[in-house]
Amino acid sequence: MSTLPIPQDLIAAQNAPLAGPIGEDYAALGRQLQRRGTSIDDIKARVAAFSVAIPTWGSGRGGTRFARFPIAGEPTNIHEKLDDCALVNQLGRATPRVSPHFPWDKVADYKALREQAASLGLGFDAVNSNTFQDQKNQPHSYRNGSLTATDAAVRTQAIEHNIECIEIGRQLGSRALTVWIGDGTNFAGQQDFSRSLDRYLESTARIYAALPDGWRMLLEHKLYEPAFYSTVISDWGSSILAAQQLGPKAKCLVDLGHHAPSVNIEQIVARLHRFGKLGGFHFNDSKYGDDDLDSGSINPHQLFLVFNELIEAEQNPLGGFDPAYMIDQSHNATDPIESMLSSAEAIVAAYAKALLVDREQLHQAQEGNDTMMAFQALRRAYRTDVTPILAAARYEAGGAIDVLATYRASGWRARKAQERRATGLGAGIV
Ligand code: RM4
Ligand code: MN
Ligand code: MN
Repeated sequence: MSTLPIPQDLIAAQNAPLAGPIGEDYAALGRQLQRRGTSIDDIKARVAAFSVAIPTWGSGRGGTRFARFPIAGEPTNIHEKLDDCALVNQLGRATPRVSPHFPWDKVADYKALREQAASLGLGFDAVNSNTFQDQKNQPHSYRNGSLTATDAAVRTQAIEHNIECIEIGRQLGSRALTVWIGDGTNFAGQQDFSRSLDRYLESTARIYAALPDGWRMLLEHKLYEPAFYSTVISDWGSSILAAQQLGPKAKCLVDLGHHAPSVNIEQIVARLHRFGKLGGFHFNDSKYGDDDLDSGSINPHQLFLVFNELIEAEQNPLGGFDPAYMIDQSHNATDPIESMLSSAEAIVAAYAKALLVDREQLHQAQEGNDTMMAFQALRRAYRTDVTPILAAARYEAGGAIDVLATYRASGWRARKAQERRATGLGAGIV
């Protein structure tokens, strides 16, 4: 039986005064798109079918390395995190899967957890391992690295943790393991670049060997942090070489915040896809680095350009295109539920705009070296306000036309502040 977090009646009551106006906006936009030869209903159907996973750790307030400022009513465990994620999906209808992180989300009974999620209308996406922190009662420390540590016992512990994550994921119905390691160095000469990569390849091969059929292993690269001189899997080059060596189940995962500020990430998307190695995406936004800010809050145009490449990839699948889309954010200054609602909306909007690109015009202009018209094909799509398409898709799926207003009207956070215990370093990442 489904037990959605808030009454559907409340959503219906909030939608009632908005349904007429949004219908008018939808009709007007439909006429505009018709003139461009595009059916708005087709776009709406694609939008309705699109989804992005949300991270369990995104439901708590994050922090910086200086401080974390909790809010009352934050989730304190995976069960409460699922409730919050379910509410995000109930209102926004674009985030039906959650991505758990272990050991943060460990429980005794995963069958029960899967059932709880299902009753809330949620499934599980990629499972994430954590060998960037030491856990209580763990025999070996990751202070000198995990999968790439020089000490074989440390590597074995990290490998076993990843294999345990696969096992948990199997019970949860997940089909992918995301591996991001914090391994790297802070000083020139600290480690041998080649030998640490050799150890990475050896360790990941042992994890790879434990992948069940139909599973994928997503390798996530990151330029810096927590290591500041070098990281072992620093860029898409290291990532794709490792994925190619590991085998067909290994793919690369692009986190938008894991590159130097001026790197052309949309081009990386195209490159990875060209070699069949684009496995997943972590959406967020940033100004400086791995800021984990809300998707589309700083550079929505980049998000659009990324989706433009993703649509190109989808239309030219080269034998396969099935990336795992996920939000990976840390909400330090907002209510995490509001950030996830607003981020999911920004991501879906970028997707919808990319669908509006006149690909024939774009490709013709590209072939004819008509630079301005190629750019205009993108610009015309980008400046289209797709809000009515998103709102109509949500409304028809039982979601809220105005997700933030409906969330606030639900009084959810204040209620949870009464029910949930106060967090110290609770659910978010610091
Ligand atoms: C890392 C990376 C991983 C995420 C952790 C919490 O920077 O983005 O995907 O699991 O943060
Ligand atoms: Mn990430
Ligand atoms: Mn990150």
